[in-house]
Amino acid sequence: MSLAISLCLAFLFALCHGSHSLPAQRTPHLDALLPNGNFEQVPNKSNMRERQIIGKYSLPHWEISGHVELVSGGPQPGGFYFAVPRGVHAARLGNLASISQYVKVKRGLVYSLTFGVTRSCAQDENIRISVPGQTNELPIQTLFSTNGGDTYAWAFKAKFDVVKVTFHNPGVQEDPTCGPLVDAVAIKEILPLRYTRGNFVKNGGFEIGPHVFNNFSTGILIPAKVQDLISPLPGWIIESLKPVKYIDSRHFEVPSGLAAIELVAGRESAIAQIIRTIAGRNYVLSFAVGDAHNGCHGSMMVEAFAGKAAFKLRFESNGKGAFKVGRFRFRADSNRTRLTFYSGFYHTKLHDFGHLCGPVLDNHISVNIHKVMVRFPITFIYIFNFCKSIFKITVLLLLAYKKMSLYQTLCFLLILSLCHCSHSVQPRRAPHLDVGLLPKWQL
Ligand SMILES: [Ca+2]
Repeated sequence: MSLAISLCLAFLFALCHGSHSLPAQRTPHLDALLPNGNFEQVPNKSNMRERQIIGKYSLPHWEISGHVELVSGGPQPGGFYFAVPRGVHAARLGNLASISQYVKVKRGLVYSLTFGVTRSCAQDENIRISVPGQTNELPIQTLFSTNGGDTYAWAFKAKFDVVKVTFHNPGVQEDPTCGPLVDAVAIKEILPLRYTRGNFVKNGGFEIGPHVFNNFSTGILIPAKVQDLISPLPGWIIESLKPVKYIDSRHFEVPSGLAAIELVAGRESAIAQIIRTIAGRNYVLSFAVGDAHNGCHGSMMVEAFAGKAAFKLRFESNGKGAFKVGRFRFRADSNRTRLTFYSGFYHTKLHDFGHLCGPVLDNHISVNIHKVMVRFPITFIYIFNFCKSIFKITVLLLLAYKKMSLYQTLCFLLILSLCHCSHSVQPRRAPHLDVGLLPKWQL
């Protein structure tokens, strides 16, 4: 084989390699309402007895068990009022009743269900959400919104390609029709966490999170979790009993990107993460505290802990969507450091005292000071990349001008394509909600 042909083959190989190391085409993720997830496709009238649905398969796309009602929002006979903020209809699960649906998923991936649910008469109502082998029971006694818009998220790992998702009322009340009102159900594939260079905090900007309903959102309550891997909010641990609220930039003001967290339960819920550190090294922890532009006002304070070190970041909220950034230095005691954040105070909305709210958290960044000092500042990296592009263009122009021989051209192209490949290696999958979280500040 001649040298020219060998170079041709090497060039083609390099090009092929380059094409595979480009960012993967974003596969369509599951991120939508379940079929008839908003219960707006209603049963035939012949399958209804007043509000009660008669027949296991009468509610389109769902399988029902026990006393299940299809209710319309608004005042009801008997003095009840059912708030249905999305659309008109909702499913009401009576004593021990269930609704379920088979959902096509991909085995091994993590999915999060987002569902609007509120109690309809008793105080101590619960809802049990399950797929085969995984279940969680949520108390819905505390109303976080006064308009019936409470929405929760729960995640599971798919062990099969089709899973049966079930919502169940585990309670028994004197009135057998009493029980949780399920307003809308959506599902979203949760992508694996990606590493953000230089930042030890995973998902520090909360950009990977559960499905957010388009038309109406009061935020999504992330209930307490014992583990942080299979979670609607990967990377984070929700401590204690009360949830934290996931808020998105379409419905709220967030300090950065598409989403943030609102600490709605004062000291009763904390959000935490264990980061890798090196004992004895100094780190800087930076995070933003603000308000969601939702009328939550007053003196706010987020208390943060990094191992044994404690910090307080105060923020005076006018409820109009401002934020400030705090930076704290700490020394790691071991190779794992627990970061914990909670709201020091309880807050309610200015004109709605029943609506719990609180400070917004975003953009957690933890940097190893030692490493940053010895690494090139990020600006230099940008300048380097810019110079590299200029060099490539210059070489191509020179080639065209000088009309180099085939052999010389191939040599140059081979070197260029190899250079390109070595820098175009990307994560296997394009992340959801891809907003970079590079430090905005230089040390
Ligand atoms: Ca964010």
